[in-house]
Amino acid sequence: MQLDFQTREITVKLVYYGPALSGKTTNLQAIHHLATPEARGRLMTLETRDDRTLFFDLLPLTFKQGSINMRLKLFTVPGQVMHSATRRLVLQGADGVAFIADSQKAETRANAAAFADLRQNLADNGLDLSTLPLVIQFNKRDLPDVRSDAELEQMAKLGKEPVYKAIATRGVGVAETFLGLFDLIWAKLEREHGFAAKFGLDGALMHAEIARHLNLGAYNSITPPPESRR
Ligand SMILES: Nc1nc2c(ncn2[C@@H]2O[C@H](COP(=O)(O)OP(=O)(O)OP(=O)(O)O)[C@@H](O)[C@H]2O)c(=O)[nH]1
Ligand SMILES: [Mg+2]
Repeated sequence: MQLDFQTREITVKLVYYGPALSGKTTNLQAIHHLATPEARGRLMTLETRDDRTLFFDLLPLTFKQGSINMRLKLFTVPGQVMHSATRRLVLQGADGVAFIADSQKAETRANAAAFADLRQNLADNGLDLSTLPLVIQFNKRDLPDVRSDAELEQMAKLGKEPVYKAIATRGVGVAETFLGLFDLIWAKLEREHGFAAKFGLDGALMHAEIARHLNLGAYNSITPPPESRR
């Protein structure tokens, strides 16, 4: 987190982590598509031809409350196993992580390996999974042979992290995941820095502001999903 008192700007870093092809880049594309023009910055993606992130993607979002600007920088890591050093670099200074898992049963081991890799890369950055705001998204719910809803519910019950279901290509569950992570980050910043008193900020108001700018619930039959606009 960065505080700039002169410009009255708070900058927070969110990292989308997970195995290769789980839909991290697609989550950012969907948020970019959902966000109002005032809130969204330019989406920067660095990809190879086959859709795979080589370095990272970055989407900056800005939300206002009174005279305070809240800047949220969303990064993705490249999921392919060989890019571990890049993932470690992107994780530096992260305020929170959205772990994007692939719901397909065949990807269960890849999810677990990516989670172990997250734990290691966090430790290498002096960050700790037990104190870092973390949400988990099970993406690709539209595909056959995915882990069941009951299984995910059980997992959510056993773990402390919020679990979201998503179809990122249709923008389903994407804003919810993002807002869930924002809430956890906000609660931690509030605990550690006393935001409310210091800046006269209200987390519930900021949450509502973000929800409004992401048109939460705006996807419907007349709104084209992001893949058709690529
Ligand atoms: N069916 C389906 N396909 C999806 C969904 N989300 C993403 N995809 C597809 O999965 C492929 C990989 O998505 P990306 O967002 O590029 O995956 P990534 O996690 O960024 O991959 P890396 O950059 O290699 O780590 C693309 O072809 C997406 O269109 C989903 O919810 N359902
Ligand atoms: Mg990617």
